[in-house]
Amino acid sequence: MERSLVLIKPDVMHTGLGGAIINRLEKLGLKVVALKMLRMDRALAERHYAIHKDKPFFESLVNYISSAPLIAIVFEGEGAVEKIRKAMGATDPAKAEPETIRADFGLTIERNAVHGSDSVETAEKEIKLFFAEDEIFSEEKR
Ligand code: IDP
Ligand code: MG
Repeated sequence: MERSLVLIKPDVMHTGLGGAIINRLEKLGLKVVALKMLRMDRALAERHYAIHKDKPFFESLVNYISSAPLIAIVFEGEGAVEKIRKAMGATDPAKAEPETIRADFGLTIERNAVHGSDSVETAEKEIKLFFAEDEIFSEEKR
């Protein structure tokens, strides 16, 4: 079954709206199969965002994502990656389609409320950074 990694980013944790975002994603018919609260350290942040290491915003992004605790979730379901990307909206909340999570909860292009894996392959790699296999309660294991 398809999986995606979602991060409820620190800006949402400050405003106490994490539950509302989880609820929206559950309403897409996707299941929470793993969930934890953690504070990403620098090393994890740099690995998770390694693809952006040469971008001008990398340093600021790593500082931000490791600045406070966040919630990491594995969602499972048919088309999970695409469904979540669509529900999130564009990276910049100012350009995100109306009623998307980033349009409704994002503050800036950096503090944009959520992360969602951009492909099935990326999802598998990202999930391994945050969860051991025995922490993931896939439907077929229940
Ligand atoms: P995505 O999260 O929509 O896949 P990416 O381009 O992969 O967007 O960027 C990863 C994260 O880096 C974004 O979610 C956002 O937090 C941050 N970011 C992206 N572009 C910028 C920028 O131009 N300035 C500051 N932060 C950015
Ligand atoms: Mg991306």
